[in-house]
Amino acid sequence: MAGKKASPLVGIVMGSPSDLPTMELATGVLAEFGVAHEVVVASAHRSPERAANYAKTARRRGVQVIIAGAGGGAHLAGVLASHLTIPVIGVPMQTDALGGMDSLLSTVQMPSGIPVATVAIGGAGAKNAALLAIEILALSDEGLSKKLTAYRKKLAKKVESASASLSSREN
Ligand code: RP5
Repeated sequence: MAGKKASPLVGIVMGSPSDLPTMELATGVLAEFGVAHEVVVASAHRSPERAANYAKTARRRGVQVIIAGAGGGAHLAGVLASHLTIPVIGVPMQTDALGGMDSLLSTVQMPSGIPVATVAIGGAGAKNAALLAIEILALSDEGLSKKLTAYRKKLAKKVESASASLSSREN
C-alpha cells in the first residue's frame, strides 16, 4: 500500500507554464531538503478566481510559505498575499521585453500593509526563494536548520576548492 503523501509545507504558484523552467529551480532545492511542496499554475490576470481560491485554501492544506513566480505585469505574489497572512515570496521572471525589470518592479512595489518578500530576477531568485522558505520553516524545525548549516558549509567548501585549484594552476 502506498504511504500517505505528506501535506505540502510550501506552495509554489506560477502565472504560466512558461515560468516552469525557472520555478523548477525552486522545486529542486525543496526536494533536496526533503520539504513537501505543491506546484500550481494560477494567473492573477487570466484566472483571478483560481488564484484567489488557491490563496484562500492554502493554509487549510498545511501550506506555511508561498513562493509565487510571475513575469511582466507580475501581480501574482501581491494578489496571493492579499488573501493570506502567511509569508509570500515573489520571484520576478526574466522577460524578453524588459529583461525582468518589469516583473521585479511590479512584484516588489507593494503598498504598505501587504508584504511580499521579493528575491532576484530569474533562476537565482527561484533558488533563493526556496532557501528563504526553508529558513522560515527551519525556525521551528531543528532537522531542517541542521541541513541549512550543512548546505552553507558545502557552499563555502566549493569556494575554497575553486580557489585552491586556481592557485595550483598559478604555481
Ligand atoms: C505572466 O505572464 C506569467 O507569469 C508569465 O511569466 C508571463 C507570460 O506568460 P505566457 O504568455 O508565456 O503564458 O502572467
